[in-house]
Amino acid sequence: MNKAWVSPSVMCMSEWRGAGDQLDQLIESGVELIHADVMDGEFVPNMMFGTDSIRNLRKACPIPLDLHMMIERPDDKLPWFDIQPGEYVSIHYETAKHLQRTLSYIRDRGAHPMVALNPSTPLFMLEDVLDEIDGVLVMAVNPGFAGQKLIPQMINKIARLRKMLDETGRQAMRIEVDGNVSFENAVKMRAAGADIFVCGTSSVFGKEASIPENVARVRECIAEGERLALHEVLR
Ligand code: S6P
Ligand code: MG
Repeated sequence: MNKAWVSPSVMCMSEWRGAGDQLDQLIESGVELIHADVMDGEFVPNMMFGTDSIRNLRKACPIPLDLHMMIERPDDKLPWFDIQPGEYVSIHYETAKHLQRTLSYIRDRGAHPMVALNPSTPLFMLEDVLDEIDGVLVMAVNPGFAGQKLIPQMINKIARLRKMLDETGRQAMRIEVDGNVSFENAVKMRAAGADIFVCGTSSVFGKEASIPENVARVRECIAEGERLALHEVLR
């Protein structure tokens, strides 16, 4: 089992005043990645984080960015983002006409290529790109907005993907899950085999406790998931 990583989603920062302080708290809490959503208003009905915002975020972050590209025509737009070595970059399967080419572009920059799947996109679409990627981002909600509810079948999808990866000798390949990673859902997602957790309004940025307390709690939930058998969460 890969070590679990926490990747807080910066679009969910509760307010922009004190944003630097929130970022510092995340880094001090030991999160492994910072998740930044890039939305172009075409693939998803929302717009978010342009090139300058990503460049400035990168300067403020001593840890790698986890870029979730929700953009049509990624081959045209990726070069605008000046991808850096060590970053994780997820491309939606549904957006790329020449996926291998896009993934090679990311790899050539020393970054980690990943493929993101919408909830309705079947896992078999990955079959011919598995050798080109370091991980798969499973969307647990339809992309575009924070604060949505988990599509329950996605727990089963994570479990099927973990099985498919393990059976083909790809145990080290990462499964990232994004969307309603609440404390409760993180338990199930970990038991199913996820190892990167995108944490937003439903956990790390929840109002009931501080950021460090929420990060610690999500890690406890992940550890709880490690102790559960798969059948206990697939009921
Ligand atoms: C949504 C985006 C996500 C959200 C995150 C929000 O399209 O890709 O990364 O920021 O899922 O988290 P939550 O806990 O509000 O669902
Ligand atoms: Mg995202």
